[in-house]
Amino acid sequence: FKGVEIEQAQAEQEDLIVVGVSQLGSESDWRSAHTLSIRDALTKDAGYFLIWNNARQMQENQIKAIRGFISQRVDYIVFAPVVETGWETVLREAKDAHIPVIIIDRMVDVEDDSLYTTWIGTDAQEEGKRAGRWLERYLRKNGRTLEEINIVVLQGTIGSTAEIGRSRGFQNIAGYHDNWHILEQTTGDFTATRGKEVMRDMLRRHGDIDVLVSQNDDMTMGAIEAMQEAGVSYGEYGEVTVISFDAIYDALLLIKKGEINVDIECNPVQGAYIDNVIQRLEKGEPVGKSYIVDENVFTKENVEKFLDGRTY
Ligand code: GYE
Repeated sequence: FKGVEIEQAQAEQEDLIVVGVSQLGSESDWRSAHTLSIRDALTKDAGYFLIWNNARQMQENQIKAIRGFISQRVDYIVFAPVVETGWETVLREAKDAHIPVIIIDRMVDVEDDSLYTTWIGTDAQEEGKRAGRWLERYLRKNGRTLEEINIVVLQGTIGSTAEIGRSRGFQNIAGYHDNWHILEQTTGDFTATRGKEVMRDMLRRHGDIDVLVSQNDDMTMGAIEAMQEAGVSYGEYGEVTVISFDAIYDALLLIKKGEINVDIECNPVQGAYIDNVIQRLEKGEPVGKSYIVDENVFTKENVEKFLDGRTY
């Protein structure tokens, strides 16, 4: 840590704002885009000195990183929590040290919301509902409203906001349809490798899957490989309808090819919001308690016009 301390001392002299960032991991393409967006916004030119920590999807690493930021006396802590629970103690330590905490991407579940300053993220429950509503419309259009529909769900990291919200939102809509059967929900931890393994097992266990709901594109890519290897057809012309989340560039290409039926966007471009919040706090201006970024739904009908100029 010595090197960082010397640099940090220099940064303070140069009047840079010192920000400790605890990124939860590098599990997905979405995460890479999220990281890039933060790094692009909080540059030295913009007046920031970043201390970056990648927690590799482990809460204990995040807690350790945040404690480190507190003892280094950073000006702000920015962190994307891997799961929702278990943050009270460390957030209280930050509060006692008078260091503002900006939570990004996923949310924390704490009773006392004065433990953080602001949250910038996406509405995961709404994303889940959008998936369900799309399926309702799709089945109606294809005259399948009364058919028995077998669904499997590849879930993200259990206990993360993205998993909780997307699961609940989709289940909420599924609850209105007695003929929708969620055969299984299993986590693939938001990675392509696990997504592939879990899908391979689900295909072995269930012979008649109509719909795959995969809570991020990386797992979807893995699941697609598993379906190809098992000789199961999927997508627009296949047996298994594919619903995915995130809408990264490579997934949009698969929509165009008809391999993914629909992708519910989750917007990783949050860097400018963080910069904005910090700048307001620096001037002593009030900030909102939460900021929700805009999101879209992509299908073959509209994907073309978004492909150009897409940055992630
Ligand atoms: O959907 C997934 C990533 O928390 C919204 O985390 C984020 C999710 C995103 O690993 O790809």
